[in-house]
Amino acid sequence: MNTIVAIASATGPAGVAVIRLSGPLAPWIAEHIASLSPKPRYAHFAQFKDQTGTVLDQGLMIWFPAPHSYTGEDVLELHTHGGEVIPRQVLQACIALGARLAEPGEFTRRAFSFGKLDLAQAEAVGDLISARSVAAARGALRSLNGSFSAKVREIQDGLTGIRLQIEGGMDFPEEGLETDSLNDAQAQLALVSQKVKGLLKDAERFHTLQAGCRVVLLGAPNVGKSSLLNALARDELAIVSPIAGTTRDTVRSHLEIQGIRLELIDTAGLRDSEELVEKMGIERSWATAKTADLVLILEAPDVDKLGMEKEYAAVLTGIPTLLVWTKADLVATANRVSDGMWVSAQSGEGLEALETAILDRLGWGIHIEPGFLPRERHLSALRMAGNHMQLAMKAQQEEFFAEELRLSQIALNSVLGELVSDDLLGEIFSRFCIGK
Ligand SMILES: Nc1nc2c(ncn2[C@@H]2O[C@H](COP(=O)(O)OP(=O)(O)OP(=O)(O)O)[C@@H](O)[C@H]2O)c(=O)[nH]1
Ligand SMILES: [Mg+2]
Repeated sequence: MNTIVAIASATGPAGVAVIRLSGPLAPWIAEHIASLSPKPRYAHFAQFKDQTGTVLDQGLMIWFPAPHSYTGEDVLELHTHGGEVIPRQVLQACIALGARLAEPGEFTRRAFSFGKLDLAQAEAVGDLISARSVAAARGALRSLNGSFSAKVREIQDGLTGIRLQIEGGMDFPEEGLETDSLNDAQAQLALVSQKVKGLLKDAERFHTLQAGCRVVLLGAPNVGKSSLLNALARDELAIVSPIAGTTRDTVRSHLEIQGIRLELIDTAGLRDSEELVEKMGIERSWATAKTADLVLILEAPDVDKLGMEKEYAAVLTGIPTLLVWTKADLVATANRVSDGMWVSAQSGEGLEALETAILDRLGWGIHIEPGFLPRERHLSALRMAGNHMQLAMKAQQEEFFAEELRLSQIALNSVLGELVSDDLLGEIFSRFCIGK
């Protein structure tokens, strides 16, 4: 049987369950639906009966005839009461009548095969569901609406235009002017390649939205790292004490600042120590800081180890850092040796400004508008497309130029799922939940 059934939406004990049937419907279901003559995309009140005619539940039925449905095929949605028993019974009745359970992501995969969505859009469905921050969800929704795909298509079109021109010329070599047309095509390609670079830059930035940015707190013992972690996380996660060397391990917290997901990590205070466990903790502090998107270097007015910022930053080459003065409540504004960023975990002073500064330093200003939400797969495809364009620009002969353009196009096509392998599709859709 080709019919597919799945419980689509999450159900709570008091909620509504949606059972969605899609695919070529078994003839009896098709006949039955025809006899009911439902109005397309209209909520009909319905009784759900099993094969013996026993009423299992009553609810709503919505009929989406092809092609105006999620998958592009006929879709029938049954909205039943939620809970443990009813949806299972209705589902079992559908299976007894010839349906089968959908595989994870099968509905979206069908939508992709029927051309309702390209692959980047289909992936956005999964990313929207698994979004872990408001900004990531907004980006995923834009990807689903095709904003990323449109940018990729624009590049593809540019490339296709150049290929048509150069490959057309290669078929009629007697017309000559080979070098001229190659130079001309390379000049055009330079413009397309700029677009790839721009898109890749945005993509790299937006990509961090899903994974979250890693922010590490670093500094001497007692500067108030754990206190700041607790204050920003609004939770007592790490132990705080006046004893230097309290924190021995890394303590992680996930938080969201203005819709952006951050992983904030507290570390062991840095100092020369001969104590085995503390030494291991300090090694861990450095190792963690070296994987950060941003390191907050903390200094406190009551801790004499000042001016370490340059020393730390030298070890963390290439990693953005931000100097933060803690315990602002201990020093009156007029007496502050530095007019840098001052915060107090105790009074709350400067915490909001610090949050904004963190986002700024990470490249997310006040107006966070992710245009799309790319996956790692998209980034590597764009990089590959860009690399082949670079090689094409150096080509001395039209044949090499054309070949590099072809390879570049294959990389771009893979983003949208044109001519990609079944293995890749299987891997992408298997990560979806059942019902999507
Ligand atoms: N007055 C004041 N004291 C603070 C503030 N933040 C932390 N402290 C105190 O400073 C001491 C050290 O704080 P912690 O947060 O444990 O410092 P730490 O940097 O995590 O120290 P280690 O884990 O040992 O590396 C504690 O006694 C805190 O109460 C603050 O904003 N104001
Ligand atoms: Mg600590």
